[in-house]
Amino acid sequence: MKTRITELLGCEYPIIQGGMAWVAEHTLASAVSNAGGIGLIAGGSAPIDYLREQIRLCKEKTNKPFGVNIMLMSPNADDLAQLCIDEGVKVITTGAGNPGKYMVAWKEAGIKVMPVVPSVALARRMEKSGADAVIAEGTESGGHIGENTTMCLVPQVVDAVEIPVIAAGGIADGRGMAAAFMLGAEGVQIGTRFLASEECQIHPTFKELVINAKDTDNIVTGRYTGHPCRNIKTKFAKKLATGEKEGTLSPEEFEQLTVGALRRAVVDGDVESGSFLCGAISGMVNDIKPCAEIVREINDGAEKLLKI
Ligand code: TUI
Repeated sequence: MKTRITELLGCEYPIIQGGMAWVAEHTLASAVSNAGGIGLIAGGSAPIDYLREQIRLCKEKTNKPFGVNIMLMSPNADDLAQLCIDEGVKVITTGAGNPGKYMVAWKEAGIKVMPVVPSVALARRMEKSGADAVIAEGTESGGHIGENTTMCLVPQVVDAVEIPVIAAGGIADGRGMAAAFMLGAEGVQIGTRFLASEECQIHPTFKELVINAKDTDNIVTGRYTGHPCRNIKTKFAKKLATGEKEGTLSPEEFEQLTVGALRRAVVDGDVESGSFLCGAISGMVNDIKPCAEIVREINDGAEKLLKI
């Protein structure tokens, strides 16, 4: 499937792996890139040395293009932004903020920049500041989310900007990709489906939770802190949600409980105090497969439906 996104990024399929903090490391990213999509390494809140090493390891595992996600709430965002320039990263996606202050330097370095946007207003601003594409991410996504749904957000962003739009949130198979294309998207970003991939390095307990999740097994917590996050509905997530709803946890106490919670989920598989960030589509993800199979099935499924 050829679109302005495959042309822009020099990849075979317009399928971008989500830049999931703590999850998206070089093994996953290189597997997705080798499969013909675009793999991403997540900067998250990592130190600069970690990201440098991951970029170098990824280059050893693939000659195909791959990218880095800069999580803009990270205290290290400035350093990670510069590191991408220094290491010759070709593609950057951003999340959880406005990357405006980095755009000139990234564009001067020849980097393709694709900010994640939860609204039409930010999509317009990003186009004006030189973004090559935007990723319109609906509230179905895992992790830190906006309010609008993929179905509503994507066509509105498509109408508002000239640059290509990548749809994200709730897409995990060919049907979802075809639907996104019918809304005007020219690529998809997929996170949750890749959690249940062979190459994904998360704790086995995390993968089990994803493949066993039903449609109703995810929950959004932390709206009152200003950082709403979609998670798998574990006992811990339910405790946070109840504390938030009933006022028995102050926003400060909530933040305290969730410091380091993503690491505890991804690295330790700790269901007692870990936050298993995951999209609303997890109910449809029922098996663990190699990334190459996932990418091919999604793309071929979409092509068939779109009769390309
Ligand atoms: O960034 C994500 N998903 C994430 S980041 C993350 S790590 C984290 N840890 C603690 C607190 C918060 C995050 C886990 N999941 N997705 C992309 C995304 N970006 N979703 C929403 C946004 C967003 C929100 C506001 C992008 C821009 C924005 O703009 C604000 C502004 O300045 O205009």
